[in-house]
Amino acid sequence: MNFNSIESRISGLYAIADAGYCGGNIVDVVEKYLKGGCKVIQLRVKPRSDSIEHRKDSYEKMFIAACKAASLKSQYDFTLIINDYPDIAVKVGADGVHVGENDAPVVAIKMKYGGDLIVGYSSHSVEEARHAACDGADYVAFGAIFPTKTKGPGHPVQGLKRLSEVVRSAGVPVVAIGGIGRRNIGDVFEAGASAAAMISALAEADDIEAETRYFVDLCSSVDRGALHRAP
Ligand code: TZP
Ligand code: MG
Repeated sequence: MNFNSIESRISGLYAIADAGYCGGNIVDVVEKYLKGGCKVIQLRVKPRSDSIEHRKDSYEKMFIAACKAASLKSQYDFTLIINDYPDIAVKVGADGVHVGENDAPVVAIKMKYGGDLIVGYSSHSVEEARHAACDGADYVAFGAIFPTKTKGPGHPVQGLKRLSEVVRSAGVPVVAIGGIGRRNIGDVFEAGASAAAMISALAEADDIEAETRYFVDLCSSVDRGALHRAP
């Protein structure tokens, strides 16, 4: 495998450091993920409401956290993805940005920042995943695969069958997300996911570093993304 390929850079455990779960210090959690051996980390800082003040506050929090997380690249080899803010990703020297339907369009990000910035897209159907890949997304996330309290009640649950449909048709690596933990992570790789994204299963662990290590070891022992690579 080419170790600069998207398949190698978005693979295995995809740990999300979400400010809402980090008791204020998102970078402490990033360091625990890194010490546990995680190679793909996304920073996620959502505003408490849509008000200008809250949006400004989360933008500033993200900028500070992203600078600190990017500085850890001198000590650890990992892929850093910034949720929602392509300009911050570029300014701090992160590897990529993750966007959804309410963010800047994938095409616009690719046109503005060029091909080196990894762009991930949150999809909720086969059509949306294919569309994002055609627009230039380097990978797509798909979920929620299982019920999750992190997204709040009423968030649609997609299941494993739809996950494998997306894997077979997206044409880019698929990151499974939503309700993934010890009891079901093997199932998402069996369905063909290249990576498994997690928030609460890691952030709520008593020992975040040890829990990260558990999932990193598990991921290294299973085949990932096989359906995506199939001819
Ligand atoms: N998108 C779809 S489900 C989800 C997101 C951000 C939440 C994932 O969190 P958890 O705690 O791993 O279920
Ligand atoms: Mg978004």
